[in-house]
Amino acid sequence: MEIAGDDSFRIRSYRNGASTIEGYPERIADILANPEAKITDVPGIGKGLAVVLAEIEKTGSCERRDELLKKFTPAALDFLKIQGLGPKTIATLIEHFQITTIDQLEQLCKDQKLRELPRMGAKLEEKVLRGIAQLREHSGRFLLNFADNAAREIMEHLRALEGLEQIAVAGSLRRGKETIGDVDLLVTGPNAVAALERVATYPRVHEVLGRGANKTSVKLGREGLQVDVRALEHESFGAAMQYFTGSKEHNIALRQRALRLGLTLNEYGLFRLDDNTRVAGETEEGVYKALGLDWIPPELRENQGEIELAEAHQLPVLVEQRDIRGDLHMHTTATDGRATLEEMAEAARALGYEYVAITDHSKALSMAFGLDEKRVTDFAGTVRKINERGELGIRIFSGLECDILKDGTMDIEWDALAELDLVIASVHSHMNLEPAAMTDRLLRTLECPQITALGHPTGRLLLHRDPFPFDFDKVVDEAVKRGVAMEINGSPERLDLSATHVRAAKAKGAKFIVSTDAHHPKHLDNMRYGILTARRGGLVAADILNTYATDRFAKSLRA
Ligand code: DGT
Ligand code: CA
Ligand code: CA
Ligand code: ZN
Repeated sequence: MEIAGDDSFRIRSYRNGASTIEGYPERIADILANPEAKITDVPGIGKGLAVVLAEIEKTGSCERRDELLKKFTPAALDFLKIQGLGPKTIATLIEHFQITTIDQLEQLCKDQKLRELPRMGAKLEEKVLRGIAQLREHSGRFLLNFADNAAREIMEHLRALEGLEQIAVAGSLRRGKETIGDVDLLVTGPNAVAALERVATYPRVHEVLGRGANKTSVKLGREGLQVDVRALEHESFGAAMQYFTGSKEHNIALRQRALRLGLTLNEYGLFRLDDNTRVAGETEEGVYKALGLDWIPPELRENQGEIELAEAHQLPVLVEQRDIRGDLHMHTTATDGRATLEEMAEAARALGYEYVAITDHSKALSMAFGLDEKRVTDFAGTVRKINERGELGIRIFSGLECDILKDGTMDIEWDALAELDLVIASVHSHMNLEPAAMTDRLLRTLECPQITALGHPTGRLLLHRDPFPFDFDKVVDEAVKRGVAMEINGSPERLDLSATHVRAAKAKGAKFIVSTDAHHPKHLDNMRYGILTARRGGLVAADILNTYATDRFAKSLRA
């Protein structure tokens, strides 16, 4: 619809409707089938969409969609995935060149044909080529939560089998990498080989890619995530876990170390070079120990100094999820969240948290019905009353995810911000500034004394949008000087800061918050991914403000 130039109001209503349906607890088909229920009672579904939904339920499609598919090939949607190419430009290109594939578009750019069209030039051609290269890099990789959920479901499917001892995750998923190429599972036990059959019967398997003596590879669903399942001998489990967890770089360094010690390391075990005696292999700890190393947490296995630390018994005691005492970034129905403050608080209490901060959007996000000064002040008062009455069984901190305006100033007056317990300052617009301008913008933001943390500080969306460029070191130095924490946003689409940035910021003395940016109670579980990222960045509990007990945390806010 965007490419076809449909009415923007209509596009937005489809978008909102789709996102409501995605998160809605009931099935839309059930509501439509129920004569007692009205589909227009679902928030975000108006009369227009109600008609469309009924049509889709009845015919599997709708008129507008069929028309669009006649006009454009489904591949036209791929053009929208190219960073820096908007729907209007896409429409022009399709109309003028009749292109239907990304390869054709790439050729046009290489042949410098785009510049023949008005308002298009060499710069756009370069940008599109870069966008296509990025898209190819991203394709075939999956978000961490997508792979994680698939792995859990398959392991559940395998668990129904008798005679398995271990079913374990290895590979990049075990290392908690931000995106996953394929899922690696290892299975041991007297019946391990039967697991190689059983995995092919998992309902979401789309295609069996290969079946060997001790390995099956399958592809899941339309998305095509690959899962490798390997069956192993009990005595090799540790060595296989070590080998298939990787990373490749870590493994190479480890194997060289083994050779220096007169040993050889492979997926079956650690053996002496001279007479082939097995030295270790049943457990991972045993393998590392025999190499003169402490066991290394998977998240650190990237050959970035962890082997040296393990040798010197100086590995950090990485933060764990149970160290977290509260979630500090979440939205409610006051803006674009799907649950009320009470529901979010109850979900957080059920997770065992001592406190939560509610941080709805500020008014610059008008589409999300962001808070203005008056609503901010009222909200702070409401939270004070809730805490006095103590009725929710969990301490609430009044917060705000305050927009950073184009010039770096805050979207909300400082006086109003001062009423709140905590402020997360985030960029949601004007992300294409020159690096120097973006740096100045963030430095100016840090001048506001009410800010607790910079939210999703680099603005990246994994597999979708790169971080906006700015002088990261300079901004972190200033944040450290002013006592502003950096957020590790645990939303699996973001994981922002990245582990690399976390490491760099920690080296500069930064403090962090790890939070979920939840828009629904179930999103609070994304803390898991934030913690994996923190661990990959080498953080210990003391680096993270929301590991503090309530009083200490509250005091840190006032300071
Ligand atoms: P991914 O799947 O791209 O997200 O990343 P990984 O790390 O899961 O890579 P994958 O699935 O190709 O292989 C799993 C592990 O197996 C990898 O982390 C280390 C080990 N591995 C694979 N190929 C090699 C290799 O050529 N040499 C060594 N030393 N290890 C390897
Ligand atoms: Ca893998
Ligand atoms: Ca693999
Ligand atoms: Zn945000």
